[in-house]
Amino acid sequence: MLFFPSRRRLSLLALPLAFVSVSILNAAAVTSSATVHAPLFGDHPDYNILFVILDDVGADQLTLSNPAGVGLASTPTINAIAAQGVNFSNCWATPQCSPSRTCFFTGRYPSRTGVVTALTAQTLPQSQCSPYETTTPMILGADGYHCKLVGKFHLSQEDLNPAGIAAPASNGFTDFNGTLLGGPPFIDPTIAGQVDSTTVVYSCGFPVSGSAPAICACAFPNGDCTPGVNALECLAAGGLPLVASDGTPILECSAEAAARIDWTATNGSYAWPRTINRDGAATQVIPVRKHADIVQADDAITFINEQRSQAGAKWMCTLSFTGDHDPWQPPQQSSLPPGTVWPKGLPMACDVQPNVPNPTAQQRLISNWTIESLDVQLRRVLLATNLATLNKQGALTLNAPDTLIVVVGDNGSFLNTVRAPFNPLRAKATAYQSGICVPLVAAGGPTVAPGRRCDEMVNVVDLFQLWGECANVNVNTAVPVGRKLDCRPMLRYLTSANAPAAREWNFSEYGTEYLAVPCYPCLISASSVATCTDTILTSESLCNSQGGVWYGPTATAPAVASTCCELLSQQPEGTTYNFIYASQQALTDGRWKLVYSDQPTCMVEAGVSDYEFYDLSQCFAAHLLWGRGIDNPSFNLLATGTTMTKVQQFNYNRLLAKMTQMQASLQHCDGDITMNGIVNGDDAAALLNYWGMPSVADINNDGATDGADLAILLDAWGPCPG
Ligand SMILES: [Ca+2]
Ligand SMILES: [Ca+2]
Ligand SMILES: [Ca+2]
Repeated sequence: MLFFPSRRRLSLLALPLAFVSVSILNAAAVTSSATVHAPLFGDHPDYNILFVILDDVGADQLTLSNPAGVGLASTPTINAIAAQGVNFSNCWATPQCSPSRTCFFTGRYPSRTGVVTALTAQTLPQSQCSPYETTTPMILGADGYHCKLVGKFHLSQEDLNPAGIAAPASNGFTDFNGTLLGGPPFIDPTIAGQVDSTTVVYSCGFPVSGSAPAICACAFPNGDCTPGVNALECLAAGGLPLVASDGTPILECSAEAAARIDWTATNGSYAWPRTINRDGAATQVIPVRKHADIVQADDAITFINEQRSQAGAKWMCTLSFTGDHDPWQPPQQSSLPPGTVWPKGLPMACDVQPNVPNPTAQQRLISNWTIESLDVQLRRVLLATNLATLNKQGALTLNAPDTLIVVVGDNGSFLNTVRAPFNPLRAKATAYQSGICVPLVAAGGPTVAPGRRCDEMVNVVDLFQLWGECANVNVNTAVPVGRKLDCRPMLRYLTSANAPAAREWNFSEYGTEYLAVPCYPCLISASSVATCTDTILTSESLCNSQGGVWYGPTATAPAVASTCCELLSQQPEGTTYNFIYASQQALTDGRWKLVYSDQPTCMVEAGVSDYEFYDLSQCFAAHLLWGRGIDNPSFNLLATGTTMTKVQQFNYNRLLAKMTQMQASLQHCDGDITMNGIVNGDDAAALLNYWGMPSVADINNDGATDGADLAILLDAWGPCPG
């Protein structure tokens, strides 16, 4: 039997400063099952949805979710939404961006979608959101909604994806205006190639002088120039400050100096690549020279106002801000609360670049500023769309009876930015409380009894069901027969102040993605403890961007070690590491929590258990966090030397049984490309459609879809096990 590719791969290389246009391919995206209407809660109208995603804002960052937190960002807009809505105090996300985002729009846990960790340029399609997933915009779109996603996508990406820059459309996001990157691009310490970075490193992407931006002439791409401008305000205005190669600010305009600028260089939130999927085409502009958070708010305002001006239009706007993901770079003054000033005596420095001796103070300050800037932008969106007004006292008053407003964090905060009593060493990229507890507030639409706190367990997958509930669509029948969903109802917590619990268990996980290249150890030192990962930071630049030291191969040297265990074995006796595990799973019934960690070989050899067990009601700072404390190591009931009581043992056995059941249910079914529980001709057809390419049908993850994959598929023919 011979098989021929039915479609050639499009070449979708992004050209600097170029405007690339391609037509959206991918038949799979439009073959989702027909939507079946089944009103769930009687005759409520279809609600519009404004869904706001705060990147890397863990529960520790906001007073709403960390009431005892000290030095937190001021967020009057988010607080006003909570005061007029519901503050969910018990929401679990996944530990990382991409899996959580895929949960929001598929209602399925990471092991089912395959999106188990944050996508990087090396992530193969099997670890990106599949075009065969039935996503929210597909379901709501079939129900007459116009859905738009603004800002960060990160469910799938351009790299190694047959859809290229049309990746959002391939997942049903046919109206997308944002970025395919996982956050702002790296900060450019060379100021667009002007500065020799071996002489001076401007870690904020603009020249600084002590505690303030330097004053420079400000050049613009059209040849204009203004002398004597604050360098940060110059960036904010779309220009670039002029500097000599030794870093000395140039005060007067100079065509000769401006000629040294590389206008294609990206630079954090101030110069970034924008991708658009719209009207069946995908386009890309590199770079956009306006702060990403402001652009994203502008785009949301335009879309919402267009929709609100049309009688009867139903819409969902996902406003996925890129701010507060690293790298942290000061927002412009106009996007900060009035009177915000950088403290005198603290050098203005950014991110985790090697020239910043102790970046924690700066990172925390800029992270706070970024959250405050997002709050300012969200306020602007609400006021400009008339979803809120200011009352006589100047307080933000929601005016959204037809629109549900939801604000969520996608995972725990990153390392140095984590606020007490949460634990920076068990935060983002771990399944401990600091890594998966996120803020969640909702208001408007059907919400009754405003100003409430809801302590019921919710999970980010439940948002998928909530979107369906808003549209009177039963998501369980809107997905193909055989597709497993993990979401539970959520609308009940808005329409009633004492709704019964929809969840008996909550669950979170991350795993190891399939990569086009081998991954190597990256060692990050913080708070005097070194954390090693050999699965998630897939390149030297990514490792360095997180303040880490890379032990993989470089341009000039071979790899020092291929795994964290191997690296540890080369260290002096007594050295210990924290490991970011290859995978982790967490399960709770609301009080007891079981954590499974895929221990590296050297830890298994040292007799370290795969499991930890906690009584959250007795964990660190439980009294400050509504009775669910932080699962620090000293509270592990399975730790050596601890004897459990009968009650603890009983609950451990109960959670272990449930975890075993979960793990069995999450087993991947090789060959089931269409994810409906059976391997048959549809899957074979899907595979042939991708012949020769990296794809979701590349079952053996070698970067090509070919006969080897087909052989696996044919072997697996029939119903999936379990
Ligand atoms: Ca994130
Ligand atoms: Ca199938
Ligand atoms: Ca293959």
